[in-house]
Amino acid sequence: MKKIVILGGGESGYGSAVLAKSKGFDTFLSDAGVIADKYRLALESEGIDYEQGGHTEERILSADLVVKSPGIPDKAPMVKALREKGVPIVSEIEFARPFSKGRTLCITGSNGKTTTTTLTHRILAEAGYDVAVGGNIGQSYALSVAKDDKEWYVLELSSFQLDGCVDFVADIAVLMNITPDHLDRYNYVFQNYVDSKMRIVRGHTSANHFVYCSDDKTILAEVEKIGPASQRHPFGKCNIAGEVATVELDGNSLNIDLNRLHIKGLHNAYNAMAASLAAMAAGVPTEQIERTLYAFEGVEHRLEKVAEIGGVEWINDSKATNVDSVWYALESMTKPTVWIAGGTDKGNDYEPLKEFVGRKVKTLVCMGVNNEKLLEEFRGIVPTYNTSSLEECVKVCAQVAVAGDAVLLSPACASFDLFKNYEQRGTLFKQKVLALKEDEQR
Ligand code: UMA
Ligand code: ADP
Repeated sequence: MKKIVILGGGESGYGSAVLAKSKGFDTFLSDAGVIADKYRLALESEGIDYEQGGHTEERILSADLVVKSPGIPDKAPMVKALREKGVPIVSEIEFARPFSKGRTLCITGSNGKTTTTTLTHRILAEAGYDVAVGGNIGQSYALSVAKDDKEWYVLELSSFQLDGCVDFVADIAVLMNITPDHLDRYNYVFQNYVDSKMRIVRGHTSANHFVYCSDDKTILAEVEKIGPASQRHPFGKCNIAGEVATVELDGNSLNIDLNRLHIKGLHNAYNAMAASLAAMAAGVPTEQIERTLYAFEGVEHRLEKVAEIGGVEWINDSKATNVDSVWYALESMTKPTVWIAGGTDKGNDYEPLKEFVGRKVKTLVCMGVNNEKLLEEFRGIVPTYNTSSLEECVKVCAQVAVAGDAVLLSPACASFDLFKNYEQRGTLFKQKVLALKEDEQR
């Protein structure tokens, strides 16, 4: 019997192990750390052999195939040893594909993946498709395939997941943008990260569709270079006239009234165009796409309206953990903005934000353990405040904002200095803001 070893016992590893076992493989899961109770108990109830607290090299090196969780870097000693021995290593996505009857609509990019994936999935689901969402979001693809295989999958794919794809072909591929991110995993060479993202069109023939943003110079250069054989569906500013974005595919045309979208800003116009083109490629009628587009309220922690208090609008964009996403957040602001930024700096270059900050931001309130870099960059451009807790930060914002302003949490940084993750940062921010609102109503 073929021996499969799964490295990592999180969402990806657990799903892969369930699938491997259900397909009759000799399955063993190994985790270098502690497996969360939720996955450990589930492995036990499925009768899957596992270890935690370390990788037993001898047993792992005897595998015929290793499925590696996306969070495990190539420089991990176990991965190096496997490569030296020549044991094939694949991602969960690559492993699961042959066991599914479903077609795949795959979305990648540095920003906008979750919003576009969620919207596209909703369009297909509301059009009556037998569809699941997965990949870098929610339940793993492998678990869906094992438990309840669907006709269609809308998959958000990270560069880490694409790295481990060998024969996987995305039936419909969507590429939102490519800007520097995760460079620590790519030897700090941007082109390595670009090559990873471009794997989204690997193996494409004229039967496949490729939806991509033609305003992104990096993507355009790659498309020219590799010339994917797919049916190409570019979208960009050239599709937008006034407040209407028009997309066309195979003779069908859809006019998107940007004023009717709940999700605002140029980046969300891109997301709506990408989701629409992808859904059209999947055969969804344009009237159905329109219905879902105009009802879609966006995803939590992405330019999410929290409350209006005394004429001040409070917005949670905690997921903006890099400079590019903040650029789009500021681009979409139409009111004088009190901007909250800060956290764990990922080697940010703030230069691209300075023009917007000068024009749209009335005050910068830094929130973090060490705000020196941000303060230095923006001190000469706008008034700044230095705060080191959420409580202090919200208090300062409430003092400086006046009716007609917006307060925007769009940090440009990771959250790990003060919070567990971006979700916790956004959730606590919303709680503080809603408490302010209650105070106002008392
Ligand atoms: N581990 C080892 N050996 C090591 C290092 C880690 O065994 O050398 C173990 C850890 O102890 C841990 C497990 O590996 O128990 C974690 O694996 P993982 O980090 O791959 O996490 P999963 O829970 O399996 O989740 C992964 C994705 N995580 C990452 O890519 C970091 C999830 O994306 C994805 O939803 C899930 O697979 C399902 O396929 C999350 C993410 O943060 C949302 N993605 C990054 C992002 O969006 O920026 C790319
Ligand atoms: P991802 O899953 O790629 O991180 P999200 O949809 O979660 O993308 O959005 C992450 C951040 O980027 C949010 O702050 C959001 O407002 C911003 N954003 C969303 N779509 C885009 C886009 N197309 N281009 C740039 N930034 C975007």
